[in-house]
Amino acid sequence: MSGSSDSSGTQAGSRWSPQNPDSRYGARVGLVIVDLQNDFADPAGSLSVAGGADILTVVNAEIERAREAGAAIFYTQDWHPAHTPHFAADGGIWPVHCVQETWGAQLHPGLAVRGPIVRKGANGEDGYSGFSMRDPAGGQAIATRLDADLAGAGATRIVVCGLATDYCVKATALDGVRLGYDTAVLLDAVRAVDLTPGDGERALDELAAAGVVLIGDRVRGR
Ligand code: VGL
Ligand code: ZN
Repeated sequence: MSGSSDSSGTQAGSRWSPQNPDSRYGARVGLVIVDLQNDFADPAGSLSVAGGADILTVVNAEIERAREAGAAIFYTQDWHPAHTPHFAADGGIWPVHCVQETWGAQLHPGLAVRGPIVRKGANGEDGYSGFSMRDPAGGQAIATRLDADLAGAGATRIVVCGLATDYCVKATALDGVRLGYDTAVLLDAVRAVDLTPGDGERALDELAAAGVVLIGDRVRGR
């Protein structure tokens, strides 16, 4: 009964062991790198996340590991117009960030880009998840390409990392679970905004409660 393997010929039977780096990736796995953009990752960014650039080395190593194992690799990119209800100036809560075609919206130059980029918010939509956005007028959810693209790549499992733990990483991982993916988050490769101290910790609690596998040690600020 045991010993079955999937078409990738590697780790994946019915059980997935994402804690183990050697069995984390395979043909049925998608690595999703969330919003590793200058405005979040660079200390000079308008919504700079403490330690944001520190995760680049780990993220790039994961990208390489995923690539070697035949996993699909996707990047999300916050891609706001100059005015959106997401920004404080227009009724939201955030400073202006990741405005289309600006430096702040670019993926960090230290990030290895080895797969497609899924943009979100381009038409003024609000929200945080890489999978879905909220229509700026009606508030209804609108899907991004991510779910269809992951499914098209054969992924049934996702590993999520990037910025920020308490917003876009959290929302993306929770949507991943809702959409039926086995979902894991790499704690060494995320950082929190922590608008209120402890937000990152609470986000991880929420993720664990939803069934997300937390990979690595829980350290404050992640
Ligand atoms: C994010 C706040 C506003 C994120 C995006 O990527 O976590 N946070 N927009
Ligand atoms: Zn945003």
